[in-house]
Amino acid sequence: MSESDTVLSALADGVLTLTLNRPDKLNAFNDEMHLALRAGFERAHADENVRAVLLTGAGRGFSAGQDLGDRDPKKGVPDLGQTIETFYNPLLRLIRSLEKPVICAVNGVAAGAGANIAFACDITLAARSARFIQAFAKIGLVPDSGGTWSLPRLIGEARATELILTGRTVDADEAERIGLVDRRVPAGADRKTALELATTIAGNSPVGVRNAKRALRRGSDVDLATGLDVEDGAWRATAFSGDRAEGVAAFNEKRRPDWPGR
Ligand code: T3D
Repeated sequence: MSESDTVLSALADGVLTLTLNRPDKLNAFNDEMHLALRAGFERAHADENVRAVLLTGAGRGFSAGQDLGDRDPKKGVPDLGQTIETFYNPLLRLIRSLEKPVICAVNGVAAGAGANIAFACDITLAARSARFIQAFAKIGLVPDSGGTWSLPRLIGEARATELILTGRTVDADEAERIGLVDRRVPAGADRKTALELATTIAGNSPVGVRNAKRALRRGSDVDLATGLDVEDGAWRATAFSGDRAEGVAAFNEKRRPDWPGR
């Protein structure tokens, strides 16, 4: 399988869909898939035609995390600290720093790094068949891909601790109930629902979306006074933009806006 085959990429209506594509391995990450996914997110950063990203998996899984076949101690294990810095952390930084929204449709099992990559996305939908597993303690590891950062923020420290230390499976209903995902969607509708969501956002003002995401990211970890400053900065950067002028004009002229995107 070539590098590009391990992640399918398609751009339509401003939405770049990236599909993890190693279904026989439940889309476990090998080096090729890492590089292909990184290339997909680098394109999302650089290509102004991309206004939102949809991340999902082919087959019955979203991703089972690291390909453990490549970590067989009998075959010789690479420097694992190095693989985190070479692959997982750069990917997480790319996802979190993207100024366009990333919607994740978790179509099946999401284990280890596979789960934590899903939690790094802006909006995460879970199909009825989704399962989330902090698999690390079961194989003698601690979470990576930002799990110790994202889980307490999503579900609180006590629940995060329980999931990480037990490695138990969380199904889609529980994931929705405790706030691990934004919502559960009916069987077979995860990709369709995620695409509708992504297309809706991609049709909104790129400047508004970008600055709202920036304010949310920077504002969520600071006190109110700082948060208001952050929001004010985002507001000013948007209020004097061409998008704002076009948005108001389009409303008054009863037509769809044609966003300049600046
Ligand atoms: O090493 C580093 O660089 C450090 C970074 C680590 C990051 C991490 O992600 S660590 C966590 C790694 N992932 C896991 O520990 C999960 C391992 N997989 C499982 O526990 C189970 O497969 C699942 C709970 C995910 C799914 O169970 P189930 O019963 O639905 O499916 P299955 O039968 O176990 O798996 C189906 C196939 O996928 C099977 O192959 P086969 O027998 O049909 O040829 C299985 O071996 C393969 N598969 C599943 N997970 C992985 C995998 N192959 C390689 N790597 C995997 N992670």
